[in-house]
Amino acid sequence: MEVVTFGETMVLFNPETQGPLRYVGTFTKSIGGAESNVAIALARLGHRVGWFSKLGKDEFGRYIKSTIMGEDVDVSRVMTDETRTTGILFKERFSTVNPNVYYYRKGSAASHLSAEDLDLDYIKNTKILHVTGISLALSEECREAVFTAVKEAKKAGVLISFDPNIRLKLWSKEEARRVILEMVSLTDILFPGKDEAEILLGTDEPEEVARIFHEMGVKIVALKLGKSGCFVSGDGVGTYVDGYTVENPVDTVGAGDGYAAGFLSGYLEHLDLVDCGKRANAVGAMATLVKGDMEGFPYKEQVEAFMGLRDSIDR
Ligand code: KDG
Repeated sequence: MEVVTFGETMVLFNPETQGPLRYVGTFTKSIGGAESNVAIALARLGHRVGWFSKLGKDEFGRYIKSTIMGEDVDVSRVMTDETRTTGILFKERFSTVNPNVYYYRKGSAASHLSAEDLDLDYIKNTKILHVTGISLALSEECREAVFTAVKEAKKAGVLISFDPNIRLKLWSKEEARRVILEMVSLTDILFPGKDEAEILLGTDEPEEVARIFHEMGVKIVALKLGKSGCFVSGDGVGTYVDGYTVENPVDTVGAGDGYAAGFLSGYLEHLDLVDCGKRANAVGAMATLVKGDMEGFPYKEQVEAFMGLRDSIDR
């Protein structure tokens, strides 16, 4: 594999209408999970990627596995929990493009993924291991699994990619800061958002953020600046990379995962940091054009057309 990632993926119910969830009668079923989002986006961009998790022995677990497998992601290490169920996620929409999110995931199969469940050979034989702060927040067991995977992979020379993905519905700012900064010290490529930098470091000033993270040992900092684009920093050089303007964004969830996948795909193709940042911005922007966490991720030729690097043939 070029990239291996793991974490909880839930069945996701997207409301067909706006307003409080108690008045919504119809939903579209899909899947949501930060790590599988990254895996799917990377596979669409043409990379060999593996994702694993623990799913319930239930219909939603089967649905998640077959959906991710259908995206050409390797799911051979996915486990099934005989007794616990697959997590569920509901979105709730008002007028904005940022939906509210309700989790039904406490005690789920994935939140019991433990260090003993890891196939270390699989993790050590990839170029990049990508993990996120969501798994660190789910349970002590999961947290230990992530730290074990990262430490073992690092010893084997695997590059560690980490997205803090702070979800304050899962833990407090204080706990998030403490645990995430510990993970940052093991990270090679870091994908913080501006708000996350503020929570973690007390500043969101790009040069300062990059300087502090580099001092902690991070090789590449790709700081997400929303619509403005990003600030990429490595080898002593930091550069702002402009974002892409999209006219009608409909769902911002998953954009950060698209960003990470776009960046990692550029990195795997030996693009320089600025070009990695440009592709990352483009994939992140395209993700917002479609409702759903992973549906909007582009194929390679689509992102290149969006970036003006090739003609798009529409009809
Ligand atoms: O990054 C997007 C994810 O947050 C979403 O797909 C669902 O994994 C998810 C979560 O825990 O919120």
